[in-house]
Amino acid sequence: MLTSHELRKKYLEFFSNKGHKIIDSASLIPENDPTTLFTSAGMQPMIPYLLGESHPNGKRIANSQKCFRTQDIDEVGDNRHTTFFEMLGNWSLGDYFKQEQVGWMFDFLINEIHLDPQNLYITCFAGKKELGLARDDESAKFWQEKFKSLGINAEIIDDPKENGLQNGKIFYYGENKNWWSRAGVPNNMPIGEPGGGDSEMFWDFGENLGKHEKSIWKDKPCHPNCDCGRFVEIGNNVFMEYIKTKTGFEKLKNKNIDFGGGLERIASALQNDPDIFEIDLFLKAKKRLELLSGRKYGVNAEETFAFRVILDHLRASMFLIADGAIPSNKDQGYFTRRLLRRAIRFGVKLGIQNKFTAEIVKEYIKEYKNDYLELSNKQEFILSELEKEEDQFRKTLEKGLKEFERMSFDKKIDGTESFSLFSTYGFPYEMTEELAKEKNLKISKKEFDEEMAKHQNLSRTGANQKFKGGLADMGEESKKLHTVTHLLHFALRRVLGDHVEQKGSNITAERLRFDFSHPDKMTDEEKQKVEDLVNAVINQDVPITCGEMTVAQAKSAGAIGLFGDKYGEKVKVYTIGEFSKEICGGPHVVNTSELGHFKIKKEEASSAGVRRIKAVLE
Ligand code: ALA
Repeated sequence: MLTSHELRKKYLEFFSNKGHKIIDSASLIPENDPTTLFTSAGMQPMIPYLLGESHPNGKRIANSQKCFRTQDIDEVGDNRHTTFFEMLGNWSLGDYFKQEQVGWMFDFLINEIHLDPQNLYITCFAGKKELGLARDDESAKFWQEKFKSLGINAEIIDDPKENGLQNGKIFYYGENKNWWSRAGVPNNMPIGEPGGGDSEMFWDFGENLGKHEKSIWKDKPCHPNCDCGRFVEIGNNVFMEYIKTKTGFEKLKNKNIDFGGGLERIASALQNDPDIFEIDLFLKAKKRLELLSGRKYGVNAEETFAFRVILDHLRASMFLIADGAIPSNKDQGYFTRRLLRRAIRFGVKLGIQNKFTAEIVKEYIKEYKNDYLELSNKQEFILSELEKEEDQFRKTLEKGLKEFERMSFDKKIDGTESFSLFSTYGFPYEMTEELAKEKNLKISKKEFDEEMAKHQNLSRTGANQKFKGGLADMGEESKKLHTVTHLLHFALRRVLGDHVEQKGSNITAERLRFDFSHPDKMTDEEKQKVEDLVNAVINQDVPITCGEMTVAQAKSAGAIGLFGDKYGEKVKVYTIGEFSKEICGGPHVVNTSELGHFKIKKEEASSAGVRRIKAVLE
């Protein structure tokens, strides 16, 4: 049987032989496209050319595109959904159209990679008269001819939703199923967006959902789009010929083809097992996960779910980090963080005690490195980002889970609780929501968002007030260095020990100077660790919050700092996530994301038992 690598190669060769220029996969982080966070279809980087601009590589293009779909995160766990996948794609930019596309697809699937035509089913667009969008009779006819060439009589069915398969081979559906645009159905499309009717190819896997599960289909009326798992879409031929205008739809300058087919799904059709996680691309990683957990894939439903989440999420994280989406609390990096933390939680569920994400990803790198050079080029970077994130999350995960248990007693997790799990224990909201659902607890995203907004305002107010209090001349650079001094203090205590105490601090616009109690000269390794830790926190985009309390309250809240009476009755306590809590007059930046990169320039003796660090933000 073909490997997935061979399948990808065969597809690209096939279309290269049909005059297509093979281009590299674009990054998962779209360039020059602010409308979307991720590349989620092969056509995304092709938009200008589908709209009529000329492509530097001509009118026939093909590739295998890395794709990531955030909307599928919650679907992962069944036998066929993944967040990351490779989309095999070919495009005609005003060149060939339906007849060639249908013919070549059939030839590729049936004659080239030898799928059984008996299991192949087709859908076509029924049209939408009100919008002047015609029913696609041509494609149905071309498919029929191809089936006929093999002696198969392909019946056309108009009402599959009502009456099921009816021994048909080609099925008509409306705009919800057989219209494609980035925004979905015609009515949802913004003006200027291209789209078109499409013709999809489905593979019939029959009653079994792979070795491990049975379909719910048995004895129910079923049809290609029925979602019971019997039929799986393996490719979509979009006839990209319309553009949305103020008044409805017009024809684009060119009639285009936009084909996209999931490599992993076609590979699962080839093995005739619909469980995508059984294909070769996952094998090494899965074996490793079995070894690390001592569990076997496919034995028990709950564990199989955990295996799938881990296998999907770690593969996606690897590709995301390679393309620059390192774990953080915002934008693309937030998705990487969500995926990783969820994978780590499911790893713990599988009984894995130690760090494991980098171990699994090493297996994926072995699997993919010849096809995606960025993985071998950036191997060290990817693995170190994984290690950092896992180290950090493992520090709080167990405590956070205990805290969650404690919060569950009243059968709900309210906004302050989900926010506290987020800010103190690093639980992405979605993870808390999943935990809550597992235990049938009430939870509300709205409450969480409100709490988040409150805290962000509080930290801004704190900073503003202090400016009014006479420090307005403190420049932005000094403010940043002031905040990073707190992080340095935290990191020194973490790396050298709790004997470290502040003995003095002096900040200019260019550098910070920090004196602290410690008997020995710091080693290069210790300095590196401190730098890494500070930068890791900075990269997590942690908000800085400020509260006012009595010295006694501050002490019992675990704040460090100078407790002398010069602060008066009430003191301000600045908190940087779970990392630092210090009595301090401020001001500070609002979020660590403002800080830049921290670097120690010098470490030297200041006086007996006191060391001095000079450091900068670059
Ligand atoms: N652009 C089409 C899709 O993503 C091919 O399904």
